[in-house]
Amino acid sequence: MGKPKLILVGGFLGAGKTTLLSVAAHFLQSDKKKVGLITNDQAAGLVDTHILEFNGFDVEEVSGSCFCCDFNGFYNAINNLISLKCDIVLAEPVGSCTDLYATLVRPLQSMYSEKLDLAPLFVLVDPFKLLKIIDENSTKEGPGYIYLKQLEEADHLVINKIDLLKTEDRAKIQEVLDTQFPEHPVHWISAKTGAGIEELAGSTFLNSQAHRNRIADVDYQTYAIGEAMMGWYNATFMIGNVEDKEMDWMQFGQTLLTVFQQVFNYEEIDVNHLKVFLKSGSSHMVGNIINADDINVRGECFYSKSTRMVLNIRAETSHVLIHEIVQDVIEIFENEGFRFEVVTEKHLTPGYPNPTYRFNETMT
Ligand SMILES: Nc1nc2c(ncn2[C@@H]2O[C@H](COP(=O)(O)OP(=O)(O)O)[C@@H](O)[C@H]2O)c(=O)[nH]1
Ligand SMILES: [Mg+2]
Repeated sequence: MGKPKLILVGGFLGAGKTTLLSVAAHFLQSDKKKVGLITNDQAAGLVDTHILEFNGFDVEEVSGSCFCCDFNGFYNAINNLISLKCDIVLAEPVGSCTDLYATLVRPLQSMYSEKLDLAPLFVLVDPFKLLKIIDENSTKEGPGYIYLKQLEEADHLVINKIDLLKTEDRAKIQEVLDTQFPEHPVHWISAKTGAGIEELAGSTFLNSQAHRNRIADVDYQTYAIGEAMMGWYNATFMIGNVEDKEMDWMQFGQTLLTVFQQVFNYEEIDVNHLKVFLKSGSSHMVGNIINADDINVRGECFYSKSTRMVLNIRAETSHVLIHEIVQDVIEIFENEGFRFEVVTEKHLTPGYPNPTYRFNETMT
């Protein structure tokens, strides 16, 4: 057996990284490869981890810090999957992180190239977010700055969600790519429908070797301010109801997402991602807010007296306000007879990025 392959798929919150990792892992496993996955977040209790585990994959979660600021935790997670005999490790760095070349790719190349076959850095792009950021000309500061740096440092850009792209949108994106990223190889996929996955996962992920080795010129002050404009909220609840009745939790999840969407719209807060995972026994539902108008739910209708719910919110506002909004929404449901018991709860603003390693152009 050759060296295990490590494939990093970066990209902003909501780009579709977890969805891509899941379909790519299915595809690679059907090709007799053993695949392990690594998720990452600033706080524990990730919906992404629950979804991937529910799909039957070996998953490691690095939480409490990004991969860059906990390089050793990241490396331990890789090793744990290698010890489970994984041939391929797919890893998703937290979506608010950039400077991955200096903090992950180059240190891994320098220290572990004999042990690991490191694929080029893939960055997944939500095309609508890209158009919004370009239209608003918001790449000089705030989250838009992080977004731009993520794209600049990519070895390969992967444009996702092409199932939603109209011909004119695609032309606009092509123009942005031609003018701003003319040297990047570009792949067009839909992680949802599977379009382009065979080529990306079966060929490009496995066979591309070339690293552009271009460290982005990231100003950490601007990066830190951009990250600090986003609030984080992760919690796990047990939910039941005063009458101890069997409840329809799919219906509950849909209503909960709709209420959250209305409140965030009313408050004019940009939600980067809001996900819920509800589980009782072997039944589950997953849902998320896609944008100001749409929500997405998957899973099955299930009925039980209580359910466990994992809730993750990333939004462009203070974490204190997100926490208050969650409390207000819970109160609405408690007035309808639901009972919430908090199992874990954490809300925060990402701290100043302090990577374990930060290589410059001349370090090897
Ligand atoms: N229409 C469409 N939606 C997608 C696609 N890929 C992901 N999504 C949706 O985008 C949202 C964010 O996906 P997720 O994988 O959680 O993104 P992450 O934050 O980058 O890990 C979810 O609602 C996904 O169902 C796609 O190719 N097409
Ligand atoms: Mg994810």
